[in-house]
Amino acid sequence: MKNKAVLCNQAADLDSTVCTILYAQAFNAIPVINIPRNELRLRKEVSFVLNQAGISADCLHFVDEIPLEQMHRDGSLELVLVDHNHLSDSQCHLSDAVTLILDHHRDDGTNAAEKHIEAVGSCATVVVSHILESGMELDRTWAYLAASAILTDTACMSPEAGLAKEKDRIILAHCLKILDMDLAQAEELYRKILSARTDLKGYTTGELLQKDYKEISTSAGKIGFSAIYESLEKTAETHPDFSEEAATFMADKKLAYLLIMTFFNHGTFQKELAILPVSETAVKIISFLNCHSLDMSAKGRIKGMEIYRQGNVVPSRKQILPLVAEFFSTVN
Ligand SMILES: [Mn+2]
Repeated sequence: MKNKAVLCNQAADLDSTVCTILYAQAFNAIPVINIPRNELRLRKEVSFVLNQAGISADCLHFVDEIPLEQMHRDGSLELVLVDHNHLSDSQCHLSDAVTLILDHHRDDGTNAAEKHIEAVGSCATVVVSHILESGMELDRTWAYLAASAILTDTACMSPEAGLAKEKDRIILAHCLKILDMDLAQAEELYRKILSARTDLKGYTTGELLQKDYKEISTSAGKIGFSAIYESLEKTAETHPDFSEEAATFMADKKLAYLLIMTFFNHGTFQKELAILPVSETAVKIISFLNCHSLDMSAKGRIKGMEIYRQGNVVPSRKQILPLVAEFFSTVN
């Protein structure tokens, strides 16, 4: 008897969480949110959307609660990956249990019997397409979850952010029709999700850095990537201990480098990048990114961190993370 589980990526952002719930409910799988349960409170936008959709966190399983490894050893695990296509180092021993991948990141070549990887703005677009192609229709709850994720990951379909693809548009329109929601109402929903996401009140610096965190292993050591939805200047104002705590965060995770990316809207969409520690390598990473049209320019120092403005605001972490991995594979 196989147990089918669906696993999201380790950032467990809104898109990832929504994809996990949609797939689990549509195809009768165990939804596994890839963070410990106590980290859900760091994702206020996820809690907001789940509340609005009437889904209790009690119905979800978190990675610290499901014995995936044990199930795999028993030969009973069938694993579906949503919103990522490559298991992290700590989970890669589960690779041969993967049967299906639904994703929108660059294909890292994990084997699976079935793969649907499309370069769209939101993975929810891919999951909803898969549900519709399987002959099912969305109910209002699913439509609400999917619309929330698509609006969020495409910055409300903003042409300026350049994240939305035609398929996102089609699937979002389908969801809004089911919800009987017009564009103004969709924008209102987006604003509410955004204000939940950018509400940094009550977070310690360590929690801010952990909130939407990914890491990779390179020959130069572990590289961490944190995303913050506010400028570093504003964040440093509300978190005077930012630099010291970031150093502690790096030490706890044994990181060689930490890249902090920010994404915020102060009238216009802006992005920044800081690489800790300040080093020659950090400068080389910036040059390398500039060879790939990121258009990074020094913006000044805040609390000893060198901040770069990302002139080309289109590339997201999805594109930048593989570039940084490529940088370290070429220098060593
Ligand atoms: Mn995603």
